[in-house]
Amino acid sequence: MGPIWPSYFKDCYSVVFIVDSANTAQISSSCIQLLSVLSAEPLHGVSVLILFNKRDMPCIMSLVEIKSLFRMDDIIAAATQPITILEVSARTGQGLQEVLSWLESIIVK
Ligand SMILES: Nc1nc2c(ncn2[C@@H]2O[C@H](COP(=O)(O)OP(=O)(O)O)[C@@H](O)[C@H]2O)c(=O)[nH]1
Ligand SMILES: [Mg+2]
Repeated sequence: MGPIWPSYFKDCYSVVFIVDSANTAQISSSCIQLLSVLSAEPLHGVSVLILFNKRDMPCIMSLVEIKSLFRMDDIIAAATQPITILEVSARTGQGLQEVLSWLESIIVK
């Protein structure tokens, strides 16, 4: 669905970007998608939450390894947006509380 995302950008006041961290074959394309989202003019300055999902699955890379593949430190340094990163599992509920806290924090702003 990536090619049609830009149609929605002008109505966004925040972005939740979910990465399937069990799908290592798609990590690099996911990174490119993230860079195109972060560089889109209508999304400058909006709060961004990046979720590394499926952390319950076996044989996945550590968050440190994935962040290093994404060059996350460079992305955060160059971004115009405040970026929060969380590890989650939609299956076990890992990280859900932190996601809700993030939502609450951006609604209050
Ligand atoms: N183990 C596990 N499975 C998940 C998780 N999130 C989604 N899935 C499962 O992954 C499968 C594909 O869904 P997903 O990759 O999330 O969505 P899609 O790629 O957009 O279709 C479905 O069977 C989901 O139930 C998760 O955190 N852990
Ligand atoms: Mg998937």
